[in-house]
Amino acid sequence: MSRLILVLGDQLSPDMAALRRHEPGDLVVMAEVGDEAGYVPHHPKKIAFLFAAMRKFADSLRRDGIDVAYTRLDDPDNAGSIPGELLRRAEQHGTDEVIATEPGEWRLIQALDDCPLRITQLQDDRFLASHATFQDWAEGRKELRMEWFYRDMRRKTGLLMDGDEPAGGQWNYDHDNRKPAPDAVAFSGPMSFTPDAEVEEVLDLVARRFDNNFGQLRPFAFATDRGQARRALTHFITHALPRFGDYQDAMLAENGFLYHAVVSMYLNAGLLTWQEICTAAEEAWRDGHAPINAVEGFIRQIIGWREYMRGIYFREGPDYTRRNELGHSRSLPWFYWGGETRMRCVSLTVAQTRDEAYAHHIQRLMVTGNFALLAGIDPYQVHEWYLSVYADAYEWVEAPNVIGMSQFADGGIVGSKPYVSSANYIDRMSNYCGDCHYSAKTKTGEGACPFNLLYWHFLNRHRDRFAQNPRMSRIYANWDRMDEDRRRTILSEAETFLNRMAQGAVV
Ligand code: FAD
Ligand code: DLZ
Ligand code: SF4
Repeated sequence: MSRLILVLGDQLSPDMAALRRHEPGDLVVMAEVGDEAGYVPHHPKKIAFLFAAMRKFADSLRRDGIDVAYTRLDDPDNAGSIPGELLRRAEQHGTDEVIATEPGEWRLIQALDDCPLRITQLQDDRFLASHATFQDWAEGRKELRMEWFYRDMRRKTGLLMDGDEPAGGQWNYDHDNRKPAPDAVAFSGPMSFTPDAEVEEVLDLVARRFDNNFGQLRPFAFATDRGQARRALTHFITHALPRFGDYQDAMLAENGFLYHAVVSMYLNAGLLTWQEICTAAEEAWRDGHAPINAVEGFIRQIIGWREYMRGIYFREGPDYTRRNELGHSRSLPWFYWGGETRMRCVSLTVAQTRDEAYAHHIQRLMVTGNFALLAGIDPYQVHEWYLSVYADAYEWVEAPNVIGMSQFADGGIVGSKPYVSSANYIDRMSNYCGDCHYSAKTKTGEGACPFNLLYWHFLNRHRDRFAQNPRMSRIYANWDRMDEDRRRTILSEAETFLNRMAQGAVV
């Protein structure tokens, strides 16, 4: 009997596990639905990117002779949810059997489990580490250190390996990758694509339906099919990869992309594969086009961090996003949604996020993430924000980055210590502080940077948890050496700041 083959918006690869099972008579089901577009207020660029890429992917399947039932968001019969669409198409097609590839969010895995059709959820094998591979690796380990996992993935793939040894003699070149912000960037930014008629139609739909969501829809310049995504990748490898490593952690007010690849949205939606990205990067090194620190650093993000994060998400289970080990409960300030703030680093990162649906790793971790952690914001609200505003965000990758790496809400599974810093780090790695209302160098009193106040406030309120951490004991020793009056002033100014923020004052 013929079956339905489900393809979700982030499963746009011709060799998805479910599509490989396709047989003549089967019907591929794809649907733009209110539930997926609305479970968080996604950035309009993210919705437009996915809808346009879904429509083009459906066209390409049809060109290959595959039957596709595609539902547009404004189709009058649209059932509004993925299970609803499956039920509707099952009835039309006279079947109750569905082949799906496991979704990247527990929410949707459970919705498919609860759907009264016979649904098989196949493993998503677009990843290097299957659930079983990650479980085997994690089993019995006291600490799930990404670095050890990454080395196994290097050995498994042979990427940047010379026999059994790491190419160049070292596994990790991160010590070369921490240069502060350059004065100017010699890269024009990611490749941009002029919307064609099909993309324009989607942009009109999104403008009509998601007008109130945070984020700038136009100009829209993302790739929306595999060919374009390949060109964006080549553009990065040719023009930016050689300096990716050096300036990986740097931030510039005038340039939010620096030498970053800006391919995560394409990779996560299935327009690119990790294999082709990593092979292209390795070739650039072997051809002498890019240095080893850049290429190793880049490949580590993909076969290391990306795979590791996915492993953690699925290992930890559906309650992961609700973890709150530090008991943080403040509301996410309005300035994350575009309200005014005098903190230039936050204001610039949020403005870039609004305009591009993109911010690079250090902006996410050390600006918006760092502030939320220092200020004690409820991690679930922080998670929902990140899941909404970035074009590459799906829970399997976003939640371990936010709940784990950034907010320490998982109690230290992803990171052995919290990623917190005072203004010093942002001042060193960016040119944000120069024109800020606050002064990075001022620790208390008039103009003191809130990061400086909140840094000690955070450490002081979580002393019981962190003082014994060998990587943090020096920091506590510094705090203890401070004069008592000074400590009292810092804590009281931090409290005043938090109270003003909670009352909606412009801070
Ligand atoms: P580059 O800096 O050029 O890196 C190359 C690739 O490596 C990326 O495309 C991405 O696929 C991968 N990568 C790098 N770092 C990570 C990481 N920590 N975890 C997983 N993959 C990584 N990444 C997402 O794909 N989706 C998210 O929702 C997401 N949320 C994040 C939230 C926070 C708080 C933090 C700190 C990081 C988050 N990241 C997320 C990781 C990282 O910030 C983005 O992958 C990266 O900024 C994407 O931009 P790029 O393609 O220019 O990456
Ligand atoms: C993110 C998203 C959005 C905005 N819309 C759709 C949609 O209408 N149809 C669809 O199939 N997928 C969409 N997606 C992607 C899904 O939310 C994603 O597949 C799950 O969150 C699992 O990763
Ligand atoms: Fe951010 Fe403080 Fe620097 Fe201003 S001074 S940009 S608030 S770190």
